[in-house]
Amino acid sequence: MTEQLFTQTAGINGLPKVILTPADGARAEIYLHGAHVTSWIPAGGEEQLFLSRTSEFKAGASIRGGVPVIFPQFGDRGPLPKHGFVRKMEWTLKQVASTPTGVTAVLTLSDDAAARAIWPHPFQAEMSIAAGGKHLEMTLSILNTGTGELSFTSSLHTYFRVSDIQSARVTGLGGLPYVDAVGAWTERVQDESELAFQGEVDRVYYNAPSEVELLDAGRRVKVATRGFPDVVVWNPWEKLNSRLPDLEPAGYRRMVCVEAVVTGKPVTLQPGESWKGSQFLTA
Ligand code: TA6
Repeated sequence: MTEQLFTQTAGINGLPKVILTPADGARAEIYLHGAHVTSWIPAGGEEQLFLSRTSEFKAGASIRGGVPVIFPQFGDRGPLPKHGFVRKMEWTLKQVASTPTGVTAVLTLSDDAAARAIWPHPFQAEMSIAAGGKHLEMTLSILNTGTGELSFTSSLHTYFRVSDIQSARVTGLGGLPYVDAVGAWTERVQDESELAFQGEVDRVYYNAPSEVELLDAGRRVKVATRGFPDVVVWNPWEKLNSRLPDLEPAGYRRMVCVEAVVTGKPVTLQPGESWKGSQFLTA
């Protein structure tokens, strides 16, 4: 009997989602709304991603938790809505296929009239999400389908579940310069070899190493990237948490974002050119 590798079903508020179920027992859930991964359980393991219980799941809103896909503007330093608009758009499931290492779903999105009204740059986006064994691989591809130059910043804004933020650590960033978005974009250097959390953290490490690790209560998640040169680490802590109704009360204690980002130097594509950025998670 062939195993069922995926299911298409209705998720929260009826929004369509795909559940990848490779034969080795790994599992991933993806909402077509935002091409948003909301759950990832490696084979023989437990949930690795944080998803807020008070997240909105509706047209025009972005899901709080999982892996928001950020394009064409990272953050709020630009003319577009914060973190761009594709996280709030309905993507199309193009295919789900079995690969030697698991199951891969491919979702696509093109600019529509609403997108062109605020950002007049035709594009085609593709998100490929592969789950299998201890791995989750996510690749965002952007193709410039227009006749002019296209320039963007982007991120896979991954929310990891942690058992307790006070004991979570991020390794691999020791000794590196970063910009402190909590402290008025001041440039600082991280003295500690491991980043720990005792308050709000919102740091941009430009040209960061392509591999960092999240440590949490005996658990270790490797976060590797390709094509995304920058890393952002974010935890809103108590005060900002209380201003974000879609982040469940005290949710900051159970999450940390370690994000694959391109923001320091925007990507520029000539007509017909494409770009790819990946985040590889191993638990
Ligand atoms: O990536 C970190 C960050 O830009 C923070 O500044 C923080 O505001 C966060 O993203 C969440 O943004 P959102 O628009 O999803 O509330």
